[in-house]
Amino acid sequence: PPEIRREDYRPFPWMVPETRLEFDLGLESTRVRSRLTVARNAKADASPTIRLNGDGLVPTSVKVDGEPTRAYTMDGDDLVLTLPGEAHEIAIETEIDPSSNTQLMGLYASNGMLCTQCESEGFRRITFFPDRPDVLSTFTVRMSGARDQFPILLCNGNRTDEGEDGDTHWAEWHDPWPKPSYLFALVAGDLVARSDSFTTMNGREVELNVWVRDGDLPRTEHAMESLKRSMKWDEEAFGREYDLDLFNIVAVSDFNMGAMENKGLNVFNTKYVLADPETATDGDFDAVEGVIGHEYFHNWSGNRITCRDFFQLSLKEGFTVLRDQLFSQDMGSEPVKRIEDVRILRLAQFPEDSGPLAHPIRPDSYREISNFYTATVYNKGAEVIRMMRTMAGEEAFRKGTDLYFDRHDGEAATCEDFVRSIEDGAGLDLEQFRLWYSQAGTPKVSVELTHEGEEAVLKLRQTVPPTPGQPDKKPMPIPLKLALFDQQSASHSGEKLVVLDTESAEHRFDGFANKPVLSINRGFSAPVTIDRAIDREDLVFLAASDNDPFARYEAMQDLMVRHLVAAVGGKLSEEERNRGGASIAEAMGAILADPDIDDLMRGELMSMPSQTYIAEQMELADPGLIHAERERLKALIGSQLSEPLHRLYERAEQVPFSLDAEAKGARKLKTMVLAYAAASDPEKAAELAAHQYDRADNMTDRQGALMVLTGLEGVERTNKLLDFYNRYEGNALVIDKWFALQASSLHPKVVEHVKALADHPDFTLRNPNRVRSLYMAFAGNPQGFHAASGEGYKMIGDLILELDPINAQTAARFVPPLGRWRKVESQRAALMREQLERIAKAEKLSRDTYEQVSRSLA
Ligand code: B3K
Ligand code: ZN
Repeated sequence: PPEIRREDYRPFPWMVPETRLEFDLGLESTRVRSRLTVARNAKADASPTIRLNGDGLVPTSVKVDGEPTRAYTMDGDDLVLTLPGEAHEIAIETEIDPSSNTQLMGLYASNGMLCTQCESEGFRRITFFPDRPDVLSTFTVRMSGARDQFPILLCNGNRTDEGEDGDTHWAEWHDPWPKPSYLFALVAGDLVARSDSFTTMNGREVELNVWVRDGDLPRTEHAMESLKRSMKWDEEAFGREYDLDLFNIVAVSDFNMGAMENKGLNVFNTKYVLADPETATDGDFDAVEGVIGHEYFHNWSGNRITCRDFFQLSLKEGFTVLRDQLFSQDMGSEPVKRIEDVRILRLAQFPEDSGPLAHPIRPDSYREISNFYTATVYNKGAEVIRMMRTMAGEEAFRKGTDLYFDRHDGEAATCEDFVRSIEDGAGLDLEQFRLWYSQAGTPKVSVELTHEGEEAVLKLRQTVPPTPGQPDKKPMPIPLKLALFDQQSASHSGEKLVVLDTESAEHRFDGFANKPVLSINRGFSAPVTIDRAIDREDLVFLAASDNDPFARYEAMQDLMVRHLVAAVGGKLSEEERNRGGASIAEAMGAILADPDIDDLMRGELMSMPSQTYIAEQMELADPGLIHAERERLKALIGSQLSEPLHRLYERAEQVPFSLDAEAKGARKLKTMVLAYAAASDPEKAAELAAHQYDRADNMTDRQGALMVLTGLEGVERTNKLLDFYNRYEGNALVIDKWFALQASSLHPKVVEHVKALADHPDFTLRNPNRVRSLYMAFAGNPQGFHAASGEGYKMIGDLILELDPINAQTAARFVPPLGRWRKVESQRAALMREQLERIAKAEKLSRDTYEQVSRSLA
């Protein structure tokens, strides 16, 4: 497959001002008739031909200006027509079979209903079209089908007409806003809606619907409330008003990702719509709110202003992730949300940035764009825009985004357009800052603080590591929020923002009789790793006393990471290991006892760094050793703090169920305590967990208890797993949890368990949620995936090969875990490589998997 390069972008020679589509819907056969009005694009080089993309389509009829023609050629899958004049009408008919569409791109069948997924290049699986985001068209759609099979017919925009014709019925929809084909959507099926309305800031009434399967209606309240909160928030925080009379959300159970922002008709994975306390955890509730917000916010950052080409993906995704993060921060706990987002970045993006698949947030080339919906484009993209906001200040940043929305409304824009709008609107100079768009790799900042006389001297030095195709890097502007603490009073004289924009720099701060304690990268002001020369005692001080919650969290993480890295590296004697662990437990003890923090935050401060994050700090990781040391520290903390932990548990147990922060915090603590107990006193933990499971009146407590039990040996494990399955049989999202809990468990026999689960009658490769619940959970479980025998790698290799012909997009997502072989000790590395090579040799590989495997081996 060819490599597509950003620098090769050329505007499309034709415009398509209007598109009319007619669908005769059927699960096995759907006929599509399209009529496109096309006109030469004066802003592009003229071309006598027009290329209409197709993917596996056969045209049954082609007409130009009403006349049947054979004057077209097929170039690969594309249909190329020669057009003599300035403007024409092209009419094409195709026939497709949604029921055989296992890729879940284009028009497909899910549970008897029909739905679409077009981003990035799915529309070309429906009809021939210039399937690129810079071709904007107004769509008018007529859909007809059997009334009993498809009682509900939905499309983008507003419904303009409907009617019946015997057993079939039809509806006509019109979307007044010009859009690229990737934002097209259609849904037909037997659905019911929770309906509501929202009055916009200018008094316009919008009808809102959340469409689901009949029995799921009771689980849609949270989604609807989240939608209304999103609409209100976008008006207040960004001045954005909704622009149609109708907003529809549809939940489907077979879906490749989380959700899709199609204009006026968002299609969602059921996982991000359905939630009630009985079946969804607190984390699920938060995720529903976040994704509903995200897709809604795309209406402006993505739909009203779309991308010129998919290299600009971060223009809409990075910005929209930032918007959904800020929204969730405002709806719940700001510091806890910030910590969660940093944790995700470190878990998913840092490894990407340090591995063979590293790419800038605005990539330079790709073979398959689906592979670039990454944590780098999304999450690092959000961090990059957040840095602009930090440097500009909230008010000036808002002026920048106002200017951006104003200047580019209705356009297909670029990242450069965004940066320039922020520059002009916020009054910032972002010349050098643009490097964040072009350079990959996580910068590392070395920090040293010395004290001379009355002066504190801060020395900063940055390095940006080489990444594939980018051996040499330039220094980037890195905004670091910092504060200097006086030990005695535990206070500082004000937070400062220092922008490190050279390789190294020195800053002097006056008026310190004693050496202050440095708190740096507060709030995680820059997505970098900090390598600080700081005493252990100072970290303990910051963990206990920093008034920036993120910095406290970071100090705790640092304490643990340092200890674990030294222990894994064999640098600590038995006694040093125990002493180090004991002092970490002591610092955590202070956190347990601190009356000034809420329990949600306490839970964050008590979390241990993930195995992945610890591995990232090492040249070559030995997953087995890291796991062992991490469990050992957990056990040590659990036993040393056993009494206060159990007191905490008893207090939390008294808090009755509700969705407020206090009750959520209590639930978080309970499962946290169980996890520490499981490492230090497994018998007691099993007893407590079984008790928690039995008396749970919500999924958070029940899942937390089962998670702990699943990692332990004993009858309660078997009993509760069985009970859970029987209790929720038939509820796909909860059965997904049942698979995921077992695949991510700490149980030493996890490999065997996962093998058996793959043969469970409820397991299927056809449903992405089910595949992810078993295998993504497993690939993220070092115990199983990194089993020294290599069995874990082989299981993922087998999965990729079997899934690739069924669902290439999902299959390719399993390659990156194997691609990290360079960072793993040599024996396992060889076994990981072996699987990649085996996949590379397969006779027929999708573009998706081929690209990921070849980059991983390069
Ligand atoms: N824009 C979609 C993602 C589409 C992925 C296509 N492979 C969802 C989102 O980011 O909101
Ligand atoms: Zn998005």
